[in-house]
Amino acid sequence: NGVKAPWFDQARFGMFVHYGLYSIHGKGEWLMFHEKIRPAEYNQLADRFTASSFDADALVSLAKEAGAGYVVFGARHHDGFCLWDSNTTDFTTVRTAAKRDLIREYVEACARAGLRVGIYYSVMSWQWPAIFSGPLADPEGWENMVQETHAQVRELMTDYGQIDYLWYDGCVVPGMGEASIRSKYWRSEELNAMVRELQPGILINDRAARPEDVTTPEPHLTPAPTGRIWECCQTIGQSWGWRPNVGQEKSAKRLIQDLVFCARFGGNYLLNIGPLADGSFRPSEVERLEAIGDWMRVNRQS
Ligand code: FUL
Repeated sequence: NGVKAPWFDQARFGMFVHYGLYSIHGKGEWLMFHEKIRPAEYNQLADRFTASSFDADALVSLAKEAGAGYVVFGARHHDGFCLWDSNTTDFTTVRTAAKRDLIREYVEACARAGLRVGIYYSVMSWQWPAIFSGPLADPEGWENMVQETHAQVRELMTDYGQIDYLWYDGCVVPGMGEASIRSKYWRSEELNAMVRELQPGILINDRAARPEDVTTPEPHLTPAPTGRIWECCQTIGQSWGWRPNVGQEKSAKRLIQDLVFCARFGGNYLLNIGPLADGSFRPSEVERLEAIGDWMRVNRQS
């Protein structure tokens, strides 16, 4: 465990960030899907997403002060909105209202703070009708979607210096649950071979339908089989993207217990925050991260 990337084993604690167009409505990151909003309508949110208070240094310092050794920041969630300067689409923070490459800002802030860089990337995107109809009904649409995913991962692995951790998610094929089949339709093996060529030291999680390096159980805290590097991810409130959650947030005590549980069984704990639409943080989340930081300063064993 951890032989491959000692930094991951030493960290024990990381901060996850879900931030995007869905942060505007405060109904969680599955908004587009749950409310069946078509891309033409949903994508208009990009005109309002200015990220005016987004400060990557503040984000990274929040993580560092809480005792996290790394951050995992979402470059694209299932809605397909890209928070970096992608050449594959205009649906990016650079070509819409924010006019900024948030991934570049994030990566540079991590370098300044000495934190490891993780990128969350959703393999699927609801922008493509093929993700609902499937590869058999729409082979051409499916192929275009897969090509976009491969091209975007290539950009992220090429244009931003060293990336320490690639956190895939959403490697879905409608009606086909088996990992070997999903991996085939997304060409995950080829995708990961490319990633490892571009980023030789990278850790890759298990959510592109192949085991790779890190097992990521969710939502329960479940230690992985011996020999596997593992990490549990959790939210503070009820969803990953911002939602008010009044009175439903886990207490700092509970979060620290969960962190200790993971560490006790040799795993990492990845705790999520969901910033508000302008990029600022919720006081209730900041308070909890500060409490974890206080605890870490006293109790962490180096
Ligand atoms: C899940 C996603 O569907 C959630 O929105 C969130 O990103 C979580 C970390 O992974 O699979």
